[in-house]
Amino acid sequence: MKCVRCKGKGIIYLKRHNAAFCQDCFLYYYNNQVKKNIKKHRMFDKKDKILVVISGGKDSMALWHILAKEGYNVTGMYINLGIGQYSDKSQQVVESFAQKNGLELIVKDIKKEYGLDIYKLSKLLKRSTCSVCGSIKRYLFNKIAYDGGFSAVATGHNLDDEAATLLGNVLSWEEGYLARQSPVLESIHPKLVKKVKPLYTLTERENLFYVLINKIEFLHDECPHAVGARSIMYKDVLNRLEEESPGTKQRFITSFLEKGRKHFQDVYEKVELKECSICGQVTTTDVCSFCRFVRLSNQNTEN
Ligand code: Q46
Ligand code: ZN
Repeated sequence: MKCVRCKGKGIIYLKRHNAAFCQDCFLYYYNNQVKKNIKKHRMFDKKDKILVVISGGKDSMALWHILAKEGYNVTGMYINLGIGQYSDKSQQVVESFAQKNGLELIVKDIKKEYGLDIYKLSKLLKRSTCSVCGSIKRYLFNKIAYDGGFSAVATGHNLDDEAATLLGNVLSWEEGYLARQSPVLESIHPKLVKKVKPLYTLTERENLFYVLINKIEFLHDECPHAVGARSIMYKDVLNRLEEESPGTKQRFITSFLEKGRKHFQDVYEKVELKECSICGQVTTTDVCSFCRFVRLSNQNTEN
């Protein structure tokens, strides 16, 4: 197996590109993909302040590392969601990386700062833990970015994540989600900050390789609630397709973005947006779900 670029010894083979790379040329390829994605979708430039969402997993750590290395103005944001040992361990990994590399980091703890407990809320609301957790995260990503004057919120979503989400949304024709699925989601309200996914063409395996080569510490464990999630089943199905027909995931995403997404564009733009009567953040109801969660948690501690 020879490196396609320098003809040296290849150490990673990327089936969908029918190409092997040595370590240095893999880093060159990885860098190029990220740069190309940022430029192609006009995600941000060096003057912008970027808030990078960090979970402590390989994807977000890779994103944080590469953006900082390339000289972007990045600040990490870690949210402690109160998921037992998983949250404690991930916070340690993230804080130690920020400290060692002199990077800015914002840490929020939903229990300490807002009195929120995703388990209690999920019971009270009869909603899944992930649905409560997801609402809280989305709210805080935007609020912290907006309050801090950031131009974009960047997440480490990779090609496997994007293809699995797309498959799930297509299977039930979730028009609203399909309308929002994009490597760049422009703001449609002055209080909504743009969302970007610079790693959307890179796979989980490529991100893993990137963090290993760069000796970046990351949390190997997945969130315990991810186990059994539908997205994992979709990823398995897509991996089987990819095995038989390399490039399937990338084609699925690229053709959706080029030909499919436009059919859902107006669904996204036509959503009626309001400002929450309590916190002023953007919502579709009078009081946003985050403020409802806080109110419910307070009532429950009082009773
Ligand atoms: S952190 Fe939260 Fe995820 Fe864990 S509880 Fe579910 S949504 S799985 S990305
Ligand atoms: Zn609110």
